[in-house]
Amino acid sequence: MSESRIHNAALRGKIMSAGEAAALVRPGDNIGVSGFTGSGHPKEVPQALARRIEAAHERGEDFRVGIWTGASTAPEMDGVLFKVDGVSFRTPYQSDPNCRNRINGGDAFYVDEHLSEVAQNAAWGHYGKLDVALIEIVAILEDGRLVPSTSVGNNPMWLDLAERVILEVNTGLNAQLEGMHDIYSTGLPPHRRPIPIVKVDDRIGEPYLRVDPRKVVAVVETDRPDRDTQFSAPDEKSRLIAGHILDFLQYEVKKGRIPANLLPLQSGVGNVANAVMAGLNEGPYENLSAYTEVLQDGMLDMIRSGKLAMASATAVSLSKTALVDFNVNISEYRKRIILRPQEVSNHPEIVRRLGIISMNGMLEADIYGNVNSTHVLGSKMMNGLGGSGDFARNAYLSIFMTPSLAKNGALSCIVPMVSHVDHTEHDVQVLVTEHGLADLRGLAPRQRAKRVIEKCADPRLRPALSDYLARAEKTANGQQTPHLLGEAFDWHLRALRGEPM
Ligand code: 0RQ
Repeated sequence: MSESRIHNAALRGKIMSAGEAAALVRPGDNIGVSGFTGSGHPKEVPQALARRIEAAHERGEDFRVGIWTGASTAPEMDGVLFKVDGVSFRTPYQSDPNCRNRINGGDAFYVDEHLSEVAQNAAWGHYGKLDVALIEIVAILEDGRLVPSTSVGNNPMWLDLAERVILEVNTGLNAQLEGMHDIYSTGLPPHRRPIPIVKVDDRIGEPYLRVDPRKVVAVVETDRPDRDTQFSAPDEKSRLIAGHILDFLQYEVKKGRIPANLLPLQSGVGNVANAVMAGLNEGPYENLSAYTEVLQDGMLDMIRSGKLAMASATAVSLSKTALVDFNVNISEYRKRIILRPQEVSNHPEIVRRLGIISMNGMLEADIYGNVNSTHVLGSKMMNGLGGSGDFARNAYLSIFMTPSLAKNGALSCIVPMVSHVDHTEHDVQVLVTEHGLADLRGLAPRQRAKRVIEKCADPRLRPALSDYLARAEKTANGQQTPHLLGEAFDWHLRALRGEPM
């Protein structure tokens, strides 16, 4: 299998087992790892490294590493390393249960950053020095250029910054991914280059990653698949949320505020996001486009049906069934999908220029429209900010959505004051729950509060929220954003005590 995918003679000489490659990692190293939402992560070396770390811990030795990724990975990456308590520092977005438990258990520090900013923060040294880049690719060309895998993420920066490079060549992934990528570097201030993307389908770079071959210390082969990102059929609430968004977009088209083929779409991950895509796929649209970070099953369906003409992302994260179709029809998909570094896929410059419609999930919103995407009851990390902030602040339309209640009705997702703020009221234009959609554009805080309560809150909780607002307005005597600070978190406190809303 090595003959067919590793065409560079010097790098062929560096082929070794995952165990041998893992032995080149030192305790305390920072490792820049490929991977974005379960795709394009290394499959072999992290497992070998986890075994090595576990053995070191059994001998009473201290062995932990720092892990910098693109976004979330999979059980055979974050999962195994966090399980053996092998990680002292992690950035950015994660969603693995072992990783989450270590972060919330105080075993690992987690820096939750805007995905577009991670590469430049690393270049400026904010996370320390990058010792190792561990990158999955699908092939090495004769001249040493690398064919990227199913995600690009921060790989160009990791390859650039790292002192040593370990490559995992995955022969299980389709070699015809070659040509789907568009790698472009902005450079750093004060000489940063503009990103000349003016249409979703603009290609501005080259389809390959580059690495200084002298830095490559190991090449490991694998044929393991990406994570199977499963989707259940949209539930009733997801369908209702999607319905409100679709009606709203249709109304905006009728008003002439957006074109008939909408504006480029960004969609977060998860079932609600897929329900919206399913709705758009059945709607009266043609020639849609997406400028997003992750391309999931819903968007693939839309490309297949011809509704989605072009999609730009940094990763393709698919279910097993969708992956079969993707592989069979990859030469067609390559005409409709461009994978870019996350610095570019999530760049504020492009999000603002293209005028994106951004749709993301949230944990809770407050009556004024501040949004918490990350912290359960103010303290416990769920996944992370991901790219939601990159898009929400700069989008033409920023939409946040959630069911109105969580945990079987024990928690309201519309509260007087959010327990953590990821997106301020200034970045949130539309809130949606299964009960309705609150268009907050052009409204002042007290007007926003009335609309959020009336459109989005669970009907049984509306009187309590309205009462809070009325008493706050009276006490604050007409201030800009009335609050009763003594009771703003009462809803969270009741939930913490296990009391009903
Ligand atoms: O927890 O499974 O333990 O019960 O949060 O909630 O309703 O299944 O929603 O899967 O769409 O995720 C914000 C987490 C929503 C996601 C979040 C609990 C709830 C459940 C999940 P359980 P749902 P979703 C693109 C953009 C930030 C990153 C982002 C997210 C779990 O959308 O991570 O947008 N967003 N990136 O029970 C306490 C509340 C809660 C709550 C829900 N108010 N309080 N717990 N839950 N509401 C992707 C990338 O950037 C890579």
